[in-house]
Amino acid sequence: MSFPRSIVLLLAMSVVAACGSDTTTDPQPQTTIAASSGDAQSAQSSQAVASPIVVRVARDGAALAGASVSWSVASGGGSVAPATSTTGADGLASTTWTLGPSAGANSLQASSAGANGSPVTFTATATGPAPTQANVSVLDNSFDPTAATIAAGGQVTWTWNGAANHNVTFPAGMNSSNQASGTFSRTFPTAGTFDYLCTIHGAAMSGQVVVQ
Ligand SMILES: [Cu+2]
Repeated sequence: MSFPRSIVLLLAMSVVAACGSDTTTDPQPQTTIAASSGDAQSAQSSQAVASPIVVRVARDGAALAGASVSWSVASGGGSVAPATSTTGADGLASTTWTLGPSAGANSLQASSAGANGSPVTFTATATGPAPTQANVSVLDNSFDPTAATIAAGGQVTWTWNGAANHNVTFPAGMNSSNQASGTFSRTFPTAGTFDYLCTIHGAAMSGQVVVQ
């Protein structure tokens, strides 16, 4: 029994094609890790950045649930909690990052065993602790700066530099008199945001003290 040569050739080619596609099919799934959100934030030193640090782990591009991600502070001396987390159905894992005690650059690494792209590096900037004293200039008709930031227990001093009468009035009291020169100081023992205004000029001449 014999086949025409062309049919033998066709059979041989299809066997080769089948073998070829077998050997190129997906030998090893590719697991990858990449930053999802939370990079390049800034926060006060020794405080947590506002947004969580999030990575995404994928297998062949699709979200991979149940992958273990380890978080470690690489520089800046801060801390993470938790130090290990597990990806959810969306492939995401997150942690909270508290920056170190000094002003400057901080970095954090996320890694997942066997994942390409590991470790992922996140950076953040720590700002120095809030000052214990701030100065505000009272002008005609504005406060400069409009917002002053101090640490709890700190003091703000207003100095009158305009020509007209102005005052510093908080809704809760402890206010200046109407004055055209001199200074007024008060301390702020508790954290919060305290809005004030000059009642002579109303809302157009207002300011804010942020106590951290
Ligand atoms: Cu005024």
